[in-house]
Amino acid sequence: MPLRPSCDILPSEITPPEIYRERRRFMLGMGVLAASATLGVAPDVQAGTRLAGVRSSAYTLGDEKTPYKAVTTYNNFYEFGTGKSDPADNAGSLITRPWTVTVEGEVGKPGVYDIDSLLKLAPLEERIYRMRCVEGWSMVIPWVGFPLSELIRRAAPTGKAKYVEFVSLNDPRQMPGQRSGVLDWPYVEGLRLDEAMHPLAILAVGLYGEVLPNQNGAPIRLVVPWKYGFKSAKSIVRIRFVEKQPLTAWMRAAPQEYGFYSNVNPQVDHPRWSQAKERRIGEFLKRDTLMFNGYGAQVAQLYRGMDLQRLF
Ligand SMILES: Nc1nc2c(c(=O)[nH]1)N[C@H]1C(S)=C(S)[C@@H](COP(=O)(O)O)O[C@H]1N2
Ligand SMILES: [Mo]
Repeated sequence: MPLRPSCDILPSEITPPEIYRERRRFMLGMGVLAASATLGVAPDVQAGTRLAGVRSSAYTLGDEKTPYKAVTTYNNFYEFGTGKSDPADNAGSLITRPWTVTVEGEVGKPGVYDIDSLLKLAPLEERIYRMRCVEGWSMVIPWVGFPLSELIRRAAPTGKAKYVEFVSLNDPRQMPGQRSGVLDWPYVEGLRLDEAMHPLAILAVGLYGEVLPNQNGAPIRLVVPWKYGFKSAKSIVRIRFVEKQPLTAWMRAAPQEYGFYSNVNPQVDHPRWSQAKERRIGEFLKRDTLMFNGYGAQVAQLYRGMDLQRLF
């Protein structure tokens, strides 16, 4: 049962994580892993665990994949520090079980999803996507996930739902970077409802066939490949359907530099640097950045008639 009413709380949600983990270690020692599943205790799913039954998908590109090592050690995840190696160094303190994602707002079926039910919400697919950071670097990452539209359909948005807001975890005890004021926490992102429904937009739970490493946004993160990387919010705890355009963390921090749409666009420079080219991590020469990050054939119709200079 992927969807539960908000009022019905799982035992895993009310057990403090330390006790929950301790109890698990104890049970593993007793060799009762199989029995624990019937008691409603989540399986111990950690980074590096192979994800079963992942389908390859039609959206996979021919581009050479960025090596696993670079994908998992060169990251932006300011909740763990602003240096590229900070997330890999510090994200071990993030506790990803138990974990719930609250779906709320302008929907007919709000609910609290346990992460292990989200893993079974829809068939998991591999999607090899180009990712372009606004800073001027790019990677090709084999994500494992499912279309965001699958969750949206189940939530049954009302006629008032025009945008979807994504909220990352806010817990300075687990996220040392939140003890600094580099951004207003929690990290918030948003999409227009039709963008969120686009088949390329996915919720990722893994990469390279394995459970998502913490530094890449475990246990569940957004991936929107035609937009700059910062739209792809990590470690999501709340998905809210709203009538008005959400104020994202980056718009709040620097509205003249980061707009709501943030579509990859080589013709619209960041006020402090050009967006015309990019360095693919692992390559020497820069590449030309492509409109919509190369996904124009799939997504351009979402923006027909819009002034993309103004609505950047
Ligand atoms: N919660 C949260 N999500 C985030 C960020 C962040 O700092 N916090 N950084 C963003 C940026 S700038 C990029 S480029 C991508 C990087 O994702 P990756 O490290 O998995 O490649 O995550 C995005 N999602
Ligand atoms: Mo980024």
